[in-house]
Amino acid sequence: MLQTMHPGFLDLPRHLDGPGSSRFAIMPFPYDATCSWGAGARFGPARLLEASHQVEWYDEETQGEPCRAGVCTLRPLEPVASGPEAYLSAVTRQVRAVLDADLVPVGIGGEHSITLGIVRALRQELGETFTVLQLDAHLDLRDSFQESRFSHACVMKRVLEAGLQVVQVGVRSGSSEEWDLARSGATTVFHAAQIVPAPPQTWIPKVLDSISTPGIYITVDLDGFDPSVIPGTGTPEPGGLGYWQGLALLRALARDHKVLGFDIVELDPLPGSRVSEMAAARLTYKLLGYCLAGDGNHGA
Ligand SMILES: [Mn+2]
Repeated sequence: MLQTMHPGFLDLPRHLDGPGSSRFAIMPFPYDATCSWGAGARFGPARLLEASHQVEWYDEETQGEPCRAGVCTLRPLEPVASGPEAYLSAVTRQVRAVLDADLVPVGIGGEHSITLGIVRALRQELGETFTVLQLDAHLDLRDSFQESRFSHACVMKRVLEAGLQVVQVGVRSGSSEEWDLARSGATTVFHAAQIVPAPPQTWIPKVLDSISTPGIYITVDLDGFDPSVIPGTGTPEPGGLGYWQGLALLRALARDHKVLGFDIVELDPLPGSRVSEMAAARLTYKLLGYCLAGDGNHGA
């Protein structure tokens, strides 16, 4: 039984945000227990939802109102005191319920470790038939960090161990051990220094070519974008993707691949500014629209 909240994403009226008539389920994860530096991502989901009330329903690019497909918002999954593993298990259980209800899971964070909980649910349902596409400044391939294997700095290592292909875009920070693992071929990396200065048509096709499965899961760590676009993240790094570059990538991904779910994580709202949560809300809605626009290419 899915517990939804109202008002939720976009402040939709009840006929568009009921779980029985929705295509997407927004899942707020107000969690930042393992955050290494800026801990504030627990406030991200509420601020994103609040900002989403200012987002226009009409999308110029796809020339429609994607929200008419139905978007329900689940009640926030509150942190548990017994530790990261217990929380990730709760995330997995919730995503299983969302998949059972035939909804596309959309996680909003919250720290990046929640991605593992979502991916595990998809892995249980679908096996290793999909690829995880990560937009991020960081490799997140540490084996453990600050004595936890479930830190946000380890999330992609755990995803790899689940047997899934990982493609990492916009990366510009990692330890030597993380880079050794990435360069060994464990993941495919598109370094920010190579792609950010280049026209999208030169590198986006290469990202698409690197994905060998029809289905993908997209995890958007907002620090993959440049801090001038989204300054409010837990671990900002200079030199990230521009807004239009990021959208071009996401649009192409959803056009060529079936998006099984996605998350927007590491929003850490800044006091006195609404820029980051507005950008995060916009991105969430953009990606919903791209998923719907892609339906014609690979079935709903
Ligand atoms: Mn990151």
